[in-house]
Amino acid sequence: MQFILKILYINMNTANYKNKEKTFKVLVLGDVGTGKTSFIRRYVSQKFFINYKATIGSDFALKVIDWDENCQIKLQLWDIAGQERFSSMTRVYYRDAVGAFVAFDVTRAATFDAVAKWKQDVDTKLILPTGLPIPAVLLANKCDQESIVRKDKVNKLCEDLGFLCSFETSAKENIGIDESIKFLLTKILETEQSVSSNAGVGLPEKEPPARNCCACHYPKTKSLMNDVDG
Ligand SMILES: Nc1nc2c(ncn2[C@@H]2O[C@H](COP(=O)(O)OP(=O)(O)OP(=O)(O)O)[C@@H](O)[C@H]2O)c(=O)[nH]1
Ligand SMILES: [Mg+2]
Repeated sequence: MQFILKILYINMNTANYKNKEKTFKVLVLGDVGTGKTSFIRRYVSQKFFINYKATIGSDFALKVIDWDENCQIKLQLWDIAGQERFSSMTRVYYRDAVGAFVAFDVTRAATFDAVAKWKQDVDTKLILPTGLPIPAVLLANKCDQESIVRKDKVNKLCEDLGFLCSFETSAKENIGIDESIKFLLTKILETEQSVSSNAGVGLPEKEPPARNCCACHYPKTKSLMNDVDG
């Protein structure tokens, strides 16, 4: 009897744990050379390469995160090429994504100007059952270098385009990477909860962008991020 009870207990525990396994597809978008591949590579394998090699079409990396004692997240990071010639493919790449990063390079104003195009592209092609856009975060990448884009302009764009937040990041110096990903995952989990609990009725209309949230809200949490092969 005790033996049967023990098996039942183990099965229940396993089932419980499996219920909390989640797979999230997250897009990483932005113009050519803004550092999308470097951002993903830094996060998944803690590596950085100074040489540039353009992404062709799209690429993909996986990281398994022990989010808390009940929940494991399989995070698929989709690295979408910035080159214009691949833009006709984005609808296919975007399918089933639940969150997005849009990156610009703080040393090149043209990449900042292109953010609106990327955000609008994803907003028109992906809509939640609530009718709202998927959670998105703006990345001011290469912050190890001098920025030519003023912070107030970044904040205004963030608000105007409906980003949840912006983060200053450096794939080179490993700044803001874990923090921005943890922030977006938190928002994806919240969104998922509201959508499934009441078809989105509880979802905030439009979350006000958290100002000055770059990195400082989220202390480094490397222990949360258990590396697997990407
Ligand atoms: N200084 C500095 N250089 C960076 C950073 N991130 C990326 N780079 C460099 O910027 C160049 C472009 O980086 P990628 O990650 O390949 O850019 P991408 O956005 O994937 O480019 P596409 O694949 O063409 O869309 C490379 O030479 C990187 O080494 C950063 O945070 N700081
Ligand atoms: Mg790339």
